Amino acid sequence: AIETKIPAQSREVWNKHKVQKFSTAEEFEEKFISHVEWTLARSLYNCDDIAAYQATSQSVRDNLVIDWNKTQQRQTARDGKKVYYLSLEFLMGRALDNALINMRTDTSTHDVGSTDETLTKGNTSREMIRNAMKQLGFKLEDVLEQEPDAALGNGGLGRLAACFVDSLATGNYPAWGYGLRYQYGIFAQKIINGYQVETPDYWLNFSNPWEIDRWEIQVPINFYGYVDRSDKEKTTISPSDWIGGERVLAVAHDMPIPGFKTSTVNNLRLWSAKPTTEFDFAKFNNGDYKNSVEQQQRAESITAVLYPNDNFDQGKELRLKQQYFWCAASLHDIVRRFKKNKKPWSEFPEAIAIQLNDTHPTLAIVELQRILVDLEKLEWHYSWDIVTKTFAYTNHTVMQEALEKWPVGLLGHLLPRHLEIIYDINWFFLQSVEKKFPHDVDLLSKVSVIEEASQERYVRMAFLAIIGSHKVNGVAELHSDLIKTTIFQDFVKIYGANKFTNVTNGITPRRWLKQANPKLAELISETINDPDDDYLLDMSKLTALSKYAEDEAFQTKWNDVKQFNKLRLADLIKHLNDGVDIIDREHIRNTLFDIQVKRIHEYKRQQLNIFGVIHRYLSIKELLQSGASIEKVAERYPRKVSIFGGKSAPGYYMAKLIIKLVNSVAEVVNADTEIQDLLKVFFIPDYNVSKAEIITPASDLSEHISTAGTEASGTSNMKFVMNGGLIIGTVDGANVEITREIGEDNIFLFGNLSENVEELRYKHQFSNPGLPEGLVKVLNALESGAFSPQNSSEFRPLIDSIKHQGDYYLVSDDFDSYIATQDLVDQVYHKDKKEWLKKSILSVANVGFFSSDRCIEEYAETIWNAEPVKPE
Ligand code: F58
Repeated sequence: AIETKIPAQSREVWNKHKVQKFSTAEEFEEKFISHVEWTLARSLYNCDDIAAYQATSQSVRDNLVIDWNKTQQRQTARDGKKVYYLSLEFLMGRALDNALINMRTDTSTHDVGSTDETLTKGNTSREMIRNAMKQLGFKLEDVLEQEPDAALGNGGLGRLAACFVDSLATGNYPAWGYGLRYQYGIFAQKIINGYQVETPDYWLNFSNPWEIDRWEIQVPINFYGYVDRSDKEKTTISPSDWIGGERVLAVAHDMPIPGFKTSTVNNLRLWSAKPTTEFDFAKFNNGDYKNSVEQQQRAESITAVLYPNDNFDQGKELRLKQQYFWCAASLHDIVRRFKKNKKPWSEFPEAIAIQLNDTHPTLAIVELQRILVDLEKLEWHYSWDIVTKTFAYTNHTVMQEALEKWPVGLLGHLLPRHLEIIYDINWFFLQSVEKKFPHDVDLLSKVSVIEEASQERYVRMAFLAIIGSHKVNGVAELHSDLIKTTIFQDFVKIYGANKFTNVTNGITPRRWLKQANPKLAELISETINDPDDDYLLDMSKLTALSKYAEDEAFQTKWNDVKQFNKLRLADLIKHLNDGVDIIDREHIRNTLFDIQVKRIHEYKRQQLNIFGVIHRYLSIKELLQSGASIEKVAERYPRKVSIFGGKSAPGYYMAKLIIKLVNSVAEVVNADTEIQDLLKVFFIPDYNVSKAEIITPASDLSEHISTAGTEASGTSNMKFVMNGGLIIGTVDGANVEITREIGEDNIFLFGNLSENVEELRYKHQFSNPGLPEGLVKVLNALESGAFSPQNSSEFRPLIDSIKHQGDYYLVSDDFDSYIATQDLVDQVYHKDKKEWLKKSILSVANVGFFSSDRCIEEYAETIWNAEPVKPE
């Protein structure tokens, strides 16, 4: 339809000069050089690795943009349902290597002949580029290392969004992500004297070749001001005029998201804030020039920085401003595109599905209702029906401190019209509750969007999200059951259980297997005879590995891959440790790599892990002191490297203290020559996505040991299993389904169950049951200053939280079973390596369920009712 409007003559000229994708090494080299010379204004003589990275990325991007354009045209023409994924965080990591892996297009859809030099076959695209780079004088690996991580997220929630956009494109869904283009992503973590120090993440310093600036797409966004109700006829549910007080512009920046083995390239649209060109003349005329300029400058602060909290709600005004800025910009963009089609509003929910990644985008619900009622002048209830059919909400936590609530005063000041709309939404909702459960005042106050318990009144965002959505999902079975019986139980009573559903999280095997672990990917594709890596699209193909689980020759190959990856991590650790090697390379085959990398949080219980390490250290020392030989001790406590990594929220005192403790223990243990190499401890600074790609494939064992019922799902557990690592874990989050899928023989579970947590906590309040003997030893050592000689009370707060503050996270209750399970791990790893390798192989064989492709299919079928739009 678009094409027919263009005169035939112009069309001819355009077609004659149609841009072409590069598909041979030759063509790539040509592109590369023209980008070095024209885009970067450099030459052969001053092209360093950074410039090579930029030129390679620009060249690859050119290919993606051609497919991006075709994809957008196709999706518009086919007019299927569009999905929008609203997330304040997209923790993308690096883009280049991922693009090289995903770019290999579908043989059947690619028009270039399939010689070995083209992109159409197997691994050729990455291999071809590697060879071409070599010809040009560069090493692909070194060039890839130049790319800064796009670290626009905190942890699991942000990385989930990144895996989802990969799977959406791979599954050919017409789907866009919407987020914020923070100038500074999550802070870079430095460890100084064992303490975390935060430094800014300057990820945009060298310009970002992956973003396409859409300066023409600008959405004006208002804040503050008042609602004009001079027309006394009008009520709050009739079209109202909001006179905004402060105005900024939202500018779009697009990132192409390539699918794997498809020419579908979707869009991730990130907004940045810019001042308007309007000027505050009132202030100017009053001579307050400086102030009016300052206000303009304030605009940019909205998208300056990502809030660095994980599972904690801080409630800052600028955060609320970020949320509204992003929701309003995204909604207006979505509505603008919908209106081009001239469909009736009633068809909006059939045309569009919007998924809310946690409650952060809940204002989008209110904003759509405002657009429909105030701007489009539609009737309130008619509008509300459209809104609720459009939105769905994903919950990621049951922990009270992470549930968003905003002071009514703050929200009403920033968004006066939105507060009115929230009140009315709540009013109609409470009326419907009253009708269903007459005279239940208690119920009304429990489910009201407005919390009135304390002096300050709050808007409960999760409740608003539930009321404004047609589906609410948790992220693992246990978690989805828990939200129904705890924080949202009253809503189950009101809406029925069908509104609540489960979609167990997943991860993309392209990044977390193929990209992170090329050696394992190669062994797999060779073993299951899948040279085109189709298993990365259909992970059930991995079950073919099962028959080799006990095959000794195969086990050896499998183990060799693990050794390779452990050496790669040992190199990284040496590099991060100022060149000092703490890992004995000679014995690396018989050294168990025990890894816990994730955000530092008391509920994730890194303290339990490090207490376990201290316990092991003390036990080794005891045995040695009692006269045992080092060989004898090694039988009981074989070689182990205990690796930690993760950031703490800058204001989270206890988490920071845990980091310090890990580093203090590392200092003592690593320097103790008496224990030789039986135990080493290392804290990897600045854990991020690109480090995770090195760390994950190297684990023998990884720790997922949250207090039962606190970790909604976890996703790194899936990543480790996909890379042949075994898990020590609690019966929490997705560990439950991992056990179901891979078999209970292949996972080391321990600890109390979530149904007992409440009772245990309750008991802690009254009695101080004798702490387990082993834990007492550990706490005594801490108290004695064994790990803090300069300040023996340094770790007092960690001791107190267990001894005197009710041990909320049940470290003492799970300590003995944790230690016993670690002993079991040692036994299997060191005494029965074949058994260990069998478990490892069977884990990978059965990990298929945790592909985010499965997860996206479930969302599409059960929540969005969306269909793929496949390239012809
Ligand atoms: C995480 N949540 C869950 N929140 O903790 C984890 O169990 C789950 O696997 C993951 O989501 C994906 O579903 C999480 O990462 C945050 O980081 C929020 C960031 C913004 C402030 C509130 C916490």
